[in-house]
Amino acid sequence: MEYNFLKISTSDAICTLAISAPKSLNALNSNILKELDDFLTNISPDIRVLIITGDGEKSFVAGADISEMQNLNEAEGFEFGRLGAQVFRKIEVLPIPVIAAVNGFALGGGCELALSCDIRIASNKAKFGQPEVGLGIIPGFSGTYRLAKIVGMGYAKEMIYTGRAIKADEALRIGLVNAVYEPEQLMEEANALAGRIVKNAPIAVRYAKVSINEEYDLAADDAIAFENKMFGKCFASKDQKEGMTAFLTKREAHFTNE
Ligand code: CO8
Repeated sequence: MEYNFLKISTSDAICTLAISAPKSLNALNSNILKELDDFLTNISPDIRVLIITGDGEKSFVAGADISEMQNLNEAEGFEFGRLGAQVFRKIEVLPIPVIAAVNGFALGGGCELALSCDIRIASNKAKFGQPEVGLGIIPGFSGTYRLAKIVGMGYAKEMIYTGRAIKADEALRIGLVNAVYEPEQLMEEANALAGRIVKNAPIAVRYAKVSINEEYDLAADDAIAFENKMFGKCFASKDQKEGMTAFLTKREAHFTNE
């Protein structure tokens, strides 16, 4: 599929995907969502970390496209929400870590896109918010589900009921982002973070992501049993032998993803 709204570059197993719809501050329309869906479905197994950002200096993603949503009926609204939610779920369960490098406005569906990523870092120019109720809708790309998981019920409800946008420093304070940088440092820091992940055993990183995601919603005994199973599976990998042998023989590990 040819991408008209995604700018993609890959280097050292780190893929950077910039959403690019400059006329609408990278607002997500159904064409962009379909391109994202196609990209996530066909992502190369050689990629070990995905970084998602927004093209240009002003916006990460300014929400779902309001002009496309304006005249939808109930069934069409349901379908649009389903498409976005399905794409964001693909990000959440992608078998590699996904970093959101939030370079500007992350509003509505843009904030929800960041929430579906594993880790969020931001420029000090970033702004986060869920302004949907001011438009007569609710966060419909799984924001009512994920925001509370990340910042807690109290902040999530305040942000969603008021629609108030928050700046990067407040996002950092409430745990919505892990770090805030000067705008010109953001992508360098995103790549450095990705690079630290890429150095590790890919299978172990993958199992760690699956474990954290799956266990979150389970009862304690089930969660611990799930981790136990995944921990055992690590010992079926060559990389476990390589990692431990490298440590014990005081050399650098060379992981082969086997
Ligand atoms: N959709 C469509 N167009 C947009 C959007 C958007 N979300 N955001 C910005 N644009 C367009 C503007 O209309 C404008 O177009 P034009 O130049 O043709 O007038 C252009 O981008 C530039 O925007 P502004 O002139 O407004 O730029 P400012 O710097 O003055 O303001 C803001 C920037 C603050 C980001 C402002 O554009 C804004 O408030 N945008 C809307 C933000 C918003 O409300 N986002 C939430 C949308 S709803 C949503 O995301 C729901 C997700 C769940 C969907 C569930 C489906 C059922």
